[in-house]
Amino acid sequence: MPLPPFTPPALARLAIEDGALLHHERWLPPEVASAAFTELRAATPWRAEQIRIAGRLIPVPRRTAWYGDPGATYVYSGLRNEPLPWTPLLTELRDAVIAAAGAPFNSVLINHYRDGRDSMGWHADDEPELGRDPVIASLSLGAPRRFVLRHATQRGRSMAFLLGDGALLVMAGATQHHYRHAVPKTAEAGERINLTFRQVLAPRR
Ligand SMILES: O=C(O)CCC(=O)C(=O)O
Ligand SMILES: [Mn+2]
Repeated sequence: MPLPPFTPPALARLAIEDGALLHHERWLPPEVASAAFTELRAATPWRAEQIRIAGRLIPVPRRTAWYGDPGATYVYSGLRNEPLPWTPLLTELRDAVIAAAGAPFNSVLINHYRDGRDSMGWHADDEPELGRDPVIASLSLGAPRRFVLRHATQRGRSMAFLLGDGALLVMAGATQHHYRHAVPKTAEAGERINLTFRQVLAPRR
């Protein structure tokens, strides 16, 4: 089903040390966010991944899917992700996010957090195939979750966002060099889907 028509608002630029953030709390209108959530939840071929940590296979605490241009292969935590082809819905969201962020994206990682036990540990999106200063655009749908950014050496530069339905947060510049980010576990949380649009530069073989 096509999304209702929408004209997204401009993002606010947040001045942070050692990086750059662009943000809008309600970038997608509620009816668009809700239509996208419903379709993605039902139609995405979700994967329950396992990652190897210190020789042990650990289930990833969320469900995932990877879409992109042919060849936009992405490897993280030892998992190799061949992209699924763009759907009409993801193409529409991608093009709107490209216009808002002013940067190209050839792939998207989709995460489904079923409840507060699903989470994402501390990491930076600094895989070599994303290049030197990657622009990562994160679109949130569904229940709000706390998203935290921690400066690698200066604790005072840490910050948190409550990313709710339709929020867009773009991390750019040197952000991935100097900050780590996470979606911590929490006692009470509803279902959430997050899409991180990325530009894979040099596909790994
Ligand atoms: O769910 C989020 O808000 C963050 C997801 C994330 O950091 C990632 O996919 O790399
Ligand atoms: Mn990330």
